[in-house]
Amino acid sequence: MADLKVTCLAGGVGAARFLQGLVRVVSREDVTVVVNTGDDIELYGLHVSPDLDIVSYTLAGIVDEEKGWGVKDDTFSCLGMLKNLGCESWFNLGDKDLATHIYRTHLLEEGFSLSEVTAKICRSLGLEETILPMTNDRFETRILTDKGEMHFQEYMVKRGMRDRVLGVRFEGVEQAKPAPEALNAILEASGIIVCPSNPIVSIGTILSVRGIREALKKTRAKIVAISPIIAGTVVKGPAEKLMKGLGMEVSAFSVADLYKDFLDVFILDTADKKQKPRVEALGIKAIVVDTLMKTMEDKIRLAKVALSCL
Ligand code: FO1
Repeated sequence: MADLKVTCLAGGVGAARFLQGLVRVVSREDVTVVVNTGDDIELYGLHVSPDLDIVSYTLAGIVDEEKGWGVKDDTFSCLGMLKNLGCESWFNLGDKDLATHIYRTHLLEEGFSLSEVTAKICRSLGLEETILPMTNDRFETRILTDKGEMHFQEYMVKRGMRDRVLGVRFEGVEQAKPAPEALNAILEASGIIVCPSNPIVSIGTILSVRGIREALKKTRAKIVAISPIIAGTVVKGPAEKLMKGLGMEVSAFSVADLYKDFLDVFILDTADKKQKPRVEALGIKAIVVDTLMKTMEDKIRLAKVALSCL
């Protein structure tokens, strides 16, 4: 597609799978991805950016496709040794993946911004797409549970989402500024796609950064979102538990409702077609298609549908 500059808002695995299809129908250099960094965590003194890495590894073709995160065929010798030394080892960082975190942390300590570091990593991976953190500032998604408040990764990975969710808090939200390139990418895009990511702790996090929602309302680009909810549930991840914990209805409609102040088109799954009139009552055009992405053909088909809405 000529002259189409597409900006996507993305979380981790679901977004990355969609983007695999998108870059097969739009030139890679015309794709910019603004990524959630609320999941970032410091481990062993290293800055780990799971969603940035999931997106960049996936687009570079080196992701562990089965898990959706980490590097394929990675080994875990370093983590094994850390465990022997008595360190916590609940977050599965592979040896090759650790190299990324060492490099990122080194560059951040040298004074580079997270945007600059991400650009260097992407260039080294041979990526032509632009991948941007939502902010260069410290930002941490905290989950309030019946067992206390904890980092998002602690809630999801360490404790396996077993605690009852009472709320979500974004630490740093008052100070965090959007990465300038991210704001420009929204304002100057010819089309914007909100990927099928968690509406609370992936897209919700990006939207909470001061100025991003306003930029989405201001941009002249058409905005389409793909529902991460299929048949009233999520394919993977904590969205359902988080939405329930926040007292929300778990439905495609609920997701559209969260985006209604800036959204033009909402793509929902055939299994949720009954929600179409409710979504349209919000003043949003609703498109019903199969959204489950199992094969590359599924991903390409969904990307084409999203692009046809812009
Ligand atoms: N997810 C897990 O469920 N377990 C893990 O041990 C784990 C390790 C991990 C390491 C690097 C990385 O980039 C991602 C990793 N993830 C892991 C995925 C990650 O926690 C989440 O999927 C995202 O933060 C949510 O998008």
